[in-house]
Parts: sequence; C-alpha cells; structure tokens
Amino acid sequence: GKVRAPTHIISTISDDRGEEPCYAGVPMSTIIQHGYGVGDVISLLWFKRSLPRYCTQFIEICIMLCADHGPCVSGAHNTIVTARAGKDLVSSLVSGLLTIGPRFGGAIDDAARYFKDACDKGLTPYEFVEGMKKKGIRVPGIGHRIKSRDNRDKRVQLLQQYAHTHFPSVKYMEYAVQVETYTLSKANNLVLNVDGAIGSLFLDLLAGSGMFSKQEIDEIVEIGYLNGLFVLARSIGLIGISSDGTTGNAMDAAERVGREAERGGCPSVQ
Ligand code: Q5B
Repeated sequence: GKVRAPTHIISTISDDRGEEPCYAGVPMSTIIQHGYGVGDVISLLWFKRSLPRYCTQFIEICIMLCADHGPCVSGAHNTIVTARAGKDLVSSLVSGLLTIGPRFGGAIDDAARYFKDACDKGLTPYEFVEGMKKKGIRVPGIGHRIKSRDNRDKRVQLLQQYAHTHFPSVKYMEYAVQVETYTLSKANNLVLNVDGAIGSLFLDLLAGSGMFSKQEIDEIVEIGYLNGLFVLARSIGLIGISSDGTTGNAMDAAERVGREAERGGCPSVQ
C-alpha cells in the first residue's frame, strides 16, 4: 500500500504507526474490548493516562449535563442564526462555539484557578470575594442569568451528588459552596454555576484520584484544559440545532416562551 510521507510532527499522545492506532499507548482494540467510554478516551487523549472509572464517569456526566441549555444562550443563538442564514453545519457550529468565553461556558478554567489559589491560601470566602471585587474581577463560576437561590441549577446538584458519593474528597467543591453562601448574601442570582461546579470538582478529581503529582495539577490548571469539557459538550447540542435550524424547528415554541418569560425577554430568532 501507500507509504505516508514522513511527518515533521511527533505526537506523544496518538500513534498510528503500528497495526492499529493507539491512544496514549492503549490500542484501539483494547479500548473496545474493555468497554471503555468517551470519558476513558478523553482521559487518554487529554491527560495521557487511564483514570479510575469514577473519574471517567464524572467526565461523561459533565459532557452529558452541558450538552445543551436551550436556544437563548449565546452559542445556540449564534448557531441558529447562522444555520437559518443557510450556512453549512461546520460554519453554524463554530459561530456558536466562538461565543464560549469568560461569561458563557468558558469560566471553568478560571473558576478552577481562582478557587484553587484562594482555598490553598486559606482565604475566607469574604477575603476572596472582596479581594476579587477590589481587583474588578467577577468571581468565575459564580452567577447565572436565570438560576438563583430559589431556582437552583439541577446540573450543579447532580454533579455535587455524584462527587459526594464517589470522590474521596470534595474539599474544593466545599470551598466553592462556602463562596456561594457568601455571594448569595449579596445577590440572589450569585449561585455556584455549572462552570464553577465543574471547575471546583475537577480540582477534587485531580487532587483526590492519586493519579497526578502536585506539579502536574498546577500545570493542568495553568494551561487550561477544562473549558474543553464545555466546548466538547455544547458541540453536541449545537450540531443538533444547526441541523434543525434550517427548518426553523430549533426554536421550540414552548421553550422559547418559557425562557422569554424567565429572562424578561430574549432575542427572537426566527
Ligand atoms: N455579578 C454569568 O450575569 C453572568 C458576578 C458578580 C461578582 C460574579 C455573571 C458572570 C462569572 C462568569 C461565569 C459562566 C454573566 C456562567 C454558563 C453556561 C450556561 C449559560 C446559561 C449554559 C450572569 C449584575 C450584577 C453586577 C455584577 C454582579 C455578576 N456576576 N459579582 N462575581 N461572578 N459570572 N460564567 O446575570 O453592582 O450591578 O455592577 O459573569 O461563571 O455560561 O444557561 O445561560 O449552560 O449555557 O447577566 O449555564 O454572573 O448579571 O452581568 O448584569 O451583573 O451582579 O458585577 O453588579 P448577569 P450582570 P453591579 S454559566
């Protein structure tokens, strides 16, 4: 058969030089024979190691819970507009993905960074939150447009329940909850949001699994992998609405009316 041109790039993650591709040294056939899931594949390709099942299941839960959140959020809005304008799936998808950032879905890495720094330094929630305010920085992982003290985010509760049952320690998540208790004393919607829950719990996963050295944890938090969980997850929902968007079905009428009412009006995408 054809021989591939020699590569100029060496990957320490994927290797297709043998009979079958390997992910971090694990052959495809092993992945299938052992019944690995997408969480196992992510742990091999992003973290270059096999993680315990409770960790890979946590990764899968994050992806399932963040796959979609209705048509009113920035990403869905852009994807629907682009699809309705007649663009192809990839264009519609990326137009939505490009809205992911510090205010929408892309606060996981910063939540992990700031919660870790504050918790490791032993700052009280008051010291942490007021210190952030002085610097003019919103606390990443705190606040939501429609979720509040009386309308909790089910995703956050499900992640917390899973971690309480399966994680050896939830030290960082408990710190984030203490921060939330303080921010809720300032405003009703300053809840721990899904980005903050994932960011703090991923710190607990990294610290508690025994699979990462302290230096590796610092590197992972510094480099910033974790927003990738939201990007990957939300791509699932955006692909769904971009395929449906051309026919206009993406804006489910009941959901649109419901969220318009909750938000006091949202952009109408027809
Ligand atoms: N204030 C999320 O803002 C939002 C504060 C705060 C201190 C805070 C805001 C924020 C940090 C970033 C973050 C992830 C933009 C959110 C997500 C995925 C999603 C989305 C969905 C999905 C909401 C009003 C007043 C102002 C602010 C103060 C607000 N947040 N102070 N720390 N963190 N959070 N992002 O409601 O005195 O009037 O100037 O940036 O974690 O994206 O479903 O929608 O799955 O798709 O628009 O769940 O909280 O409020 O910006 O008008 O602020 O509250 O300083 O005070 P809002 P704003 P003042 S999860």
